[in-house]
Amino acid sequence: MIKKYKKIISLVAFSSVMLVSSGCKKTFPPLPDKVEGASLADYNRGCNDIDSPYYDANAAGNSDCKYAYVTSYEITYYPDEDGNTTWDFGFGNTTNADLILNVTVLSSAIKVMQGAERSNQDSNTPAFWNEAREIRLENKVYKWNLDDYDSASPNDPISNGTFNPVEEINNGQNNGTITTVAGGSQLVLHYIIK
Ligand SMILES: [Ca+2]
Ligand SMILES: [Ca+2]
Repeated sequence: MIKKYKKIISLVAFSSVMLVSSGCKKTFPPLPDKVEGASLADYNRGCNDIDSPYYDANAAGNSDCKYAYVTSYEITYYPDEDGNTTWDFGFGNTTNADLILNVTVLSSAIKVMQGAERSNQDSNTPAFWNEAREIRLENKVYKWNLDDYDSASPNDPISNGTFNPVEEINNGQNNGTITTVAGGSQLVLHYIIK
């Protein structure tokens, strides 16, 4: 008789556990030792790192994160005049600007890139700076400054702008380029995701 009661009690207890567990939304997979052949990596799936365009607030871990890396910077065009005058006096044969491009992380003033001078750059011909280091883009505000290098006087500022690369990718600039236009100039970041 006692044995029979014991059996009933365990059956009731088991059913209650089943009811409770089926009523809860399962977010994480069961523990590794409960699933044959499961490894720790299986419990770190998804991407909960906000610097990744793959960010998912409900992800269990980071093993599926991929990131955007800059491969080159491009100034597609810039204003052909400094107000109503040419950028340079025309020593030799040029009045075009000598482009210097700087990109920093705004909050930390960390220098992302400092592009070498593109001398006598035509205002409507794209100028490129390749990025061999493949700089990883983060979910932060970046600032770019475009200047005309002048050897005998302080540089002439041309344009500057800000953007958040990860936000831009999430807002649709997800085909390998991030374009921003400011002060009459266009900056294009070329990137890869990996
Ligand atoms: Ca100048
Ligand atoms: Ca100059």
